[in-house]
Amino acid sequence: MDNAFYVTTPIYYVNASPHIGHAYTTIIADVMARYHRLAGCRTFFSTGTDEHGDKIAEAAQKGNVTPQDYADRISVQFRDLWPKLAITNDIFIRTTDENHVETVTGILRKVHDAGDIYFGQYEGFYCVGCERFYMEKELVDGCCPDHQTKPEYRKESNYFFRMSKYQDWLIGYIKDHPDFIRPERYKNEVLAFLREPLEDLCISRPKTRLTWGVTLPFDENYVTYVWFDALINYITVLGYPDGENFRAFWPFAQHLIAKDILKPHGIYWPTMLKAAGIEPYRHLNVHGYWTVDQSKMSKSLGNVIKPLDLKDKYGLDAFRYFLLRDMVFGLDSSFSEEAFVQRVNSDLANDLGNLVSRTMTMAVKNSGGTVVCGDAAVEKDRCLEEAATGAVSEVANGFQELAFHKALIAIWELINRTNKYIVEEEPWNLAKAPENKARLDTVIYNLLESLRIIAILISPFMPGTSEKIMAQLGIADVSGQNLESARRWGGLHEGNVLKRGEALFPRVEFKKEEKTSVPEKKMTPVKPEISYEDFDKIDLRVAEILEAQYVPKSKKLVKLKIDMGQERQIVAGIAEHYKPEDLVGKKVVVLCNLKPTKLMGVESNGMLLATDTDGAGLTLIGFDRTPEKGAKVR
Ligand code: ME8
Repeated sequence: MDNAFYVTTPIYYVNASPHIGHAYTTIIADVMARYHRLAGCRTFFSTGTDEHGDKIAEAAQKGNVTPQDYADRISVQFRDLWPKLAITNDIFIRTTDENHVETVTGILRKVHDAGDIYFGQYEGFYCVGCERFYMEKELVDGCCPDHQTKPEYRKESNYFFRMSKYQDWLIGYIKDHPDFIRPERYKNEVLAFLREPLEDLCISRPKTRLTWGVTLPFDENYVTYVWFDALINYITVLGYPDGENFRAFWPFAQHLIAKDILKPHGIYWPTMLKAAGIEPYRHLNVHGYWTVDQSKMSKSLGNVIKPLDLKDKYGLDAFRYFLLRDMVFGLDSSFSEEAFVQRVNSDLANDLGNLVSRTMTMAVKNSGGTVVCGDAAVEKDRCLEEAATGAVSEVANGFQELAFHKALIAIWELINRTNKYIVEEEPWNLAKAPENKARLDTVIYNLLESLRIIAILISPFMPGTSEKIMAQLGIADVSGQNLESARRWGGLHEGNVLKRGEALFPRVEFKKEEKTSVPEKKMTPVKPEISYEDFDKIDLRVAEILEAQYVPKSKKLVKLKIDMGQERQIVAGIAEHYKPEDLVGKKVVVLCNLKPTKLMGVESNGMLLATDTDGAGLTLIGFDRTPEKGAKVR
């Protein structure tokens, strides 16, 4: 492990209040930062809010307040939330901070002086939601592929960053540094994007249209495009260019984001850094999306999960544990309160909670309340010791691979091994015969020592629970309880005063009617009646998917080769719901006499049938028996 570590979260837009998605990224960053501190690594962790641009200006206008007032009001919600989730960020940046505006101005000047910013004409379709221009071929049915809204047509003179100049360099850099963007699927997504010619990036907005932004240092009639401004936050917080923190931490920078903002981080940012003469960041770590009971979270569906609601209901550490245990980093996950409650009861109340409470009861009863070291270890004790050292290494591997769920599984294996040790050693029987006292002391010492190591390993994930276990073990000063000491069995001192505590995780009951967020089910209105003849015009057939691949530059579209007795190509908007490799071999229903069309420039001859029960979460229509390819569907 390096001796320095710098982790960042995205700076969140101030147009919406924090939800479970923001909490997830920030908690992972916190877990990573805490783990690196535990390993004795010098660590810097930054988060903050992104406050300029069209989106914020529009939201402020709707709320009838100034953009600054609006940004102040929402930014504070993020700032105040983080301590409540035990987030240990070193800095909270706002893009309206004076030092950030100075850094952005400095970078713009540098890149402009180097000749990489030029003035030009631009016309195109602009989506305010994405804060970017779209080419016509990128639109789906004339709408933004992400927001499904019609973009505005804009014709403007603007400043452009010569991003295209750095395309070959970026491809080479990504290929030479295979873990620059991870997990691999996101690296491949960026490389796929870079297979097409890269356009220059429009980095200004005329003040006639938008004044809420950083004024360009070389033309006061323009403000800076929000992404060019926001990405620079990652070096502002380190005091770029002269700050000691910049020298110490930038070479170790790791950005954490979700897949929604892969392109600005995977393409704009490295090319901006290159143009400004700054080394690229070390890693871009990209995670998937939380949905709720299989549906996309949205205000209109009323299913937005607020982190504090869950924290208040089930406790902070249970919330942090669940988020990291239930999502595989890089993949999407569907949040279900029922699954959350199950985890609290099985992993936390049963496995960990019971282990701590049984061990402490036996230990206090046996020794009158202090730690006693006991006899020399026997084979069975060494097995437990090996399980503990093994867990420390497995946790390290989990962090290395960003497989936080695997790190937790490794800790839970140690918890379960320790519970098994109790069953095997039967301390209650040893306690019955005075001649077994030394053995009993050894068994109890081993249990307590295992608890100490468990408490160290869970501390990045569940800091409060770790502290409670340490307090029960009589460890008042936890500063020495680090990864190094977790690797050395026997670190618990004789004579420590044990203190039994309350149950760590009381069992909870899941009540459907008290669910934190219940999406309103809205029935889509039934369409007007049609005649049998009308229906007969619809030709539905069974088809098998032979090949599937993402349509470049589209988040939603997958290109499919299907066999319905004859082969044909269809483009379907299911990329967010199915991975191409999972589609191959599926038997599906195809509307095959739909007029051919082009989606993002790719020809589509038909339509797949799927259900979208609650406004998101598509499920393909399938069969309970295997039908013939080409069979008519009636
Ligand atoms: O994009 N699941 O801000 P933003 C998981 N200001 N993570 C989620 C999520 C979900 N459903 N929803 C949001 C911006 N996130 C820009 C960033 S950085 C220089 C500028 C998390 O408020 C995730 O980290 O839209 C995602 O990338 C981020 O919030 C987007 O936050």
